[in-house]
Amino acid sequence: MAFTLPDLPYPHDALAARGMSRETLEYHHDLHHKAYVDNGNKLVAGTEWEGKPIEEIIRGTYQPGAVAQSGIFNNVSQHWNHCQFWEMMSPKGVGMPSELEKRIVDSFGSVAKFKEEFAAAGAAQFGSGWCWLVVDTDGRLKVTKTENGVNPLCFGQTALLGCDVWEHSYYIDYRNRRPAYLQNFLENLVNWENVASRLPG
Ligand code: MN3
Repeated sequence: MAFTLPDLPYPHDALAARGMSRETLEYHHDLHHKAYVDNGNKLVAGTEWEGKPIEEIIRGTYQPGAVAQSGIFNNVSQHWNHCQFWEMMSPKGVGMPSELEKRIVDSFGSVAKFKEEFAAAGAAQFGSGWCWLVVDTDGRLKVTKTENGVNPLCFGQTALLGCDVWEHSYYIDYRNRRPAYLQNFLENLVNWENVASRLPG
């Protein structure tokens, strides 16, 4: 089945009061995400990957250590990344469920420490990419950063939270202040219930 652009789970202006403008979501969702969907469909058509589950395509086309990933990987993984990203934010302040808080405190010492580590990873990603909170293969929670479209699926990890640090995600609202964008994301935009729902049972 072809990839399709999902609607945002909230109106385009729903996050404006929380630090992500309508204009950012119009560019980021309607144009950037749509381009990954359209290019992914074009590139996958007629290949062995056509009709395969998206996670299988991402894991199957990721080339560890490669200087540049293939067009299929880049577009399909960015489609997956953005689908998660929209769901990981909310127009309402959503508190952190206690089960998630306990796991974070167990792994990082405190919620504040975790946020510090996450924001630092996002700020330190050189060029385009993402920072993540993942469940690692040993079951521990961990903060990571990845370049371009690479995501935790490539490493057998479960993505709990991801933040897009490509310039298109913050330049309209924050210009070059990526750390301010990351801080706002953590304090005002994250849907912690969605993050908790991703913990493996
Ligand atoms: Mn993006």
